[in-house]
Amino acid sequence: MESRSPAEVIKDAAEAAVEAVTGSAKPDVPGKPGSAKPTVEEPTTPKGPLPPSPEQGQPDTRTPTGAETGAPPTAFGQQGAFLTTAQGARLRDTDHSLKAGPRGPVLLQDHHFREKITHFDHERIPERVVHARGAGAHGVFTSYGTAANLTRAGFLKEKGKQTEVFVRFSTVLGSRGSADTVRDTRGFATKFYTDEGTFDLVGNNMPVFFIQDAIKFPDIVHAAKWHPDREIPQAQSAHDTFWDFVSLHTEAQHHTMWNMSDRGIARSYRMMEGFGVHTFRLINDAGETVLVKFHWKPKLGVHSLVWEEAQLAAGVDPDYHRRDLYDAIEAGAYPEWELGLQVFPDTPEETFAGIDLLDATKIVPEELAPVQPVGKLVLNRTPTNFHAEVEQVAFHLGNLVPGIDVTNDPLLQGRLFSYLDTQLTRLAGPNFHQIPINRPHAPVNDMLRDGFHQHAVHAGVAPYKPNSLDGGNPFPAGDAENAFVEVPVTVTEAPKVRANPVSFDDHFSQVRLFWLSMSPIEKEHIIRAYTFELGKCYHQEIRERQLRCLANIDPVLCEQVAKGLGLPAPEPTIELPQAEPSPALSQVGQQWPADGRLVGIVVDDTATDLKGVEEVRETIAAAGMVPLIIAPHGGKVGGLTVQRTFATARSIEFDALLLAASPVPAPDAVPARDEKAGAPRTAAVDPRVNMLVDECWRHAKAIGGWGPGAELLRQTGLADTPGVVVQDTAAGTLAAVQQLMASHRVWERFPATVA
Ligand code: HDE
Repeated sequence: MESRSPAEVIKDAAEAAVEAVTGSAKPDVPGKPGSAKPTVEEPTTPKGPLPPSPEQGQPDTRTPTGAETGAPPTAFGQQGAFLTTAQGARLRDTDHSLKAGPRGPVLLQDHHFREKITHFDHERIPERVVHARGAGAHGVFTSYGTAANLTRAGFLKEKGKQTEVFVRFSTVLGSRGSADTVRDTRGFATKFYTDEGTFDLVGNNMPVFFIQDAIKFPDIVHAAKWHPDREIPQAQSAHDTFWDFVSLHTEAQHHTMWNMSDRGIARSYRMMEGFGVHTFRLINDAGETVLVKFHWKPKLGVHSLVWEEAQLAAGVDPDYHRRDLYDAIEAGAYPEWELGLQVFPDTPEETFAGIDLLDATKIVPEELAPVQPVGKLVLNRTPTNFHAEVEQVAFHLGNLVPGIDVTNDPLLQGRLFSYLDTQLTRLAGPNFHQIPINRPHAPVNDMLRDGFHQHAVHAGVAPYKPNSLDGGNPFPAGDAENAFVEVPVTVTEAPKVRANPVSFDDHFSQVRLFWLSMSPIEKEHIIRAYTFELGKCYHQEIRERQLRCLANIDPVLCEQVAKGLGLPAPEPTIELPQAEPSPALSQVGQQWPADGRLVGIVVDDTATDLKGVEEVRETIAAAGMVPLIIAPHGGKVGGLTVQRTFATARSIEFDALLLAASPVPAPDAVPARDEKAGAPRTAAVDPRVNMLVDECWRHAKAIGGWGPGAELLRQTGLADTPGVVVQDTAAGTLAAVQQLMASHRVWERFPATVA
C-alpha cells in the first residue's frame, strides 16, 4: 500500500471533517476565514469545536519528550461543546461580570472575570528583537539521497526519506505589525524534525551578511532600526543611522548592495532563494569531511516587486506576503524549493578559489562551485494558530544532527550563543523546546529538569550521571547508536587576539562582482534604490561618504546616484577590483511556472462575454493560478461570483490583468466617496478601471483584452505597447498573457539607460 506522510493523513482527516460539516472541502477563492459557512442567525444548538480548515496543519501531537501519542491533530485545541473555565468547569454567562445587583459594583470574588482578564492581560509575548514580522507554514522535505557520500545525516542520506518541516519567513527590521513589502532582507528559517533530532537551517534570502563578526550585530541592528528618540522610521533602511553605519563599516557594502537590488523587495516568499550564508562542515559514514554552503532554489524562480508596487502594497495590503503564502497553499499551489549544496574540499586554509569560506560577506559564485540538489521541500499546510506555531517557534543554529557540524566563521560562532539566549526572555524560561511546535520528533532523555512551564512529567530519582539509582539511565550513545560527535578539527596554537584574518579586508571586489552580474534593468533599479534611500537622509556628509563607497564599486553607479542626489561623483580611493560577473545572480531572462499567481478579470453587467470569462476562469484555475473577478458591484455578474469591486480592487493584487469589458463609470464612481474615481477620465470608462490598467502597465505586468476590453486598450493607446495583448477571443487573449507571465515582467516596456 502507498505510504502516506503524517502531514497527508492530517490533511485528509481535516478535509473529510470539513466536508461533513459544510458539504464542500474546497472554497471557491482562497482566503475565506473559518472552516464552515456561517449562518446569518447566531447558532444556538451546542456542537463541538469545528475542525480546522483543510489547508491547515498543526504541530505533530508528540509528548514534550518526543514520543508519538497517536492523538488526533485537534488534541492541542479546545474540547467539548460548552464554555468552561480554564479548569473545565462549565459556565452559564461570560457577558456580565458578577455585581452586587444590576447597578452595583463588581465583586472581587468573580473568579471567571479575573481569570479571563488576567489571561488577556498577558496574551502578548515579547516580539523577536530582529525578524519580528513573519509567516510560517508546515511541509515535507524529501531527500534525493544524493548527499549520501557527503553526510551521515539520515534525513539527507536516505533516498526518498521524508521529514516533516516547519518554515518561518520574515523581514528583519520591522516590528510585528509592520508591512511585508518593505525593502529589507528576508529570513528563511527551516526546522527539520528528523528522527535523529531537530536540525534548524536558519538562513536568509541573501547569501551574505552585513558583518563578519557576531560582536557587531547589535551595532548594525541599532543602526538599521528606528532612531531611538522618535522610534521612526519603521521597517526602513532609508535613514541616516543605517547609511552612517554601512558607509563607515565598509564590510557591510556587499549586503547593502543586495538590499538595494530587487532582492530587497521580494514578490513573494515563494519566489525567494534561501541561503545558509555560513559555511558548514559535513561528515560522512567514513569520517570524511567537506565544507558546504546551503542553498534553497525556488521552483517558481526568483522574482521581485517594483518599488512603487512595494510602497503601494505597504498601505493597501500590508499583509501581502503573508496572504500570498497562505492563499497559495490553500489554493493547492504548494510552494516548492530544492535544497542544494555547494561543496568545497575541507582544506586547512578553508578557502575556495581564493575566497575565504569563513567570511560571511563573500559568496562563492555558482559558476565556480555549482549548487548540487540534495532534496525537495514542499510547504503544504498553513498554521492552525499563528501564535502557537509561528510566534512560538524557536530556531537555533546549535540544533544540529549527526553528520552536520559548524565551522569557525566568527559570525556563526556568535549566533550559536544568541539564539538559545534570546528564547529565555521571549518564551519565558528554559522549557521552550517543549512547546508543541518546538517538540522534537526523536526520543528526548536530557536530564534537564524543572523550570518555568515544565510540560514533561519526568520519572526517576537520579537526573544526574553517573547514577545507579535509575539503573544508569540515560546512557551515552556510541558510534553504533549514531551519537553527535563534533568533528575533531585542529585548533591551531595562536595568541588570543581581537582581530580578523587579513583576507577579511577586501570589502569591495564582490560588491563589484554583484553589480556587474546584473542586467541593465536591474542596474536601473539599484541606482534608483540608492538614490531614494540616500535622498531620504538628512545629512549630506553621510550621502557623500556613501558615494565614496560607490566610487570604489563602479563609476557608472556612483555617477548616476550622485546625479540624483545633486552631488559631485567622487573618485575611487582604491584601484577598481577585478571581478568576473556571475550570471546566476541575475533574476531576469528565463521562463518560470506561474503557480498561485493572481489574474484579475474586469467585467461589467452589459458588454461582457460571460461565456468567455467563465472559460478563462477555468483555464486559469486549471493552470494552478487564481482568477479574481473585478466588477462594478459585489454579488454576482451574470452567473459569476464577484471577488473584487472597482472600489476594493488595486493593481498590486494582480500579476496580470484581463479586460473583458470597458465598463462605464459605476454608480459609486464619485470622487467624494472614492478618491480613486477622481483620476482623469480617458473615455467613458470607470476611472478606477483606467487607474488599474495604468498601474499594471507601469509595473510591467501583462495586460490583455478582447471585445470591449480590447477597445479600451486601443483607446488608451496602450494596445501597441510591449506586453499588451489585444485579441478577438477570451482563450486567445489568455494564452498570450500566460506566455508573457512566464517571463514574470514585460521589461521591454522600459528600455534601460545603463548597459
Ligand atoms: Fe539572526 N537572530 N542573528 N541571523 N536570525 C535571530 O533569534 C543573531 C543572522 C535569522 O523566524 C534572533 O529567535 C546574531 C544571520 C533568522 O524565528 C537572535 C547574529 C542570519 C531569524 C538572532 C545574527 C540570520 C533570526 C532574534 C549575528 C542568516 C528569524 C529572535 C551573528 C544566515 C528566525 C530569535 C525565526 C533571528 C541573533 C545574524 C537569520 C537575536 C547575534 C547571518 C532567519 O537570536
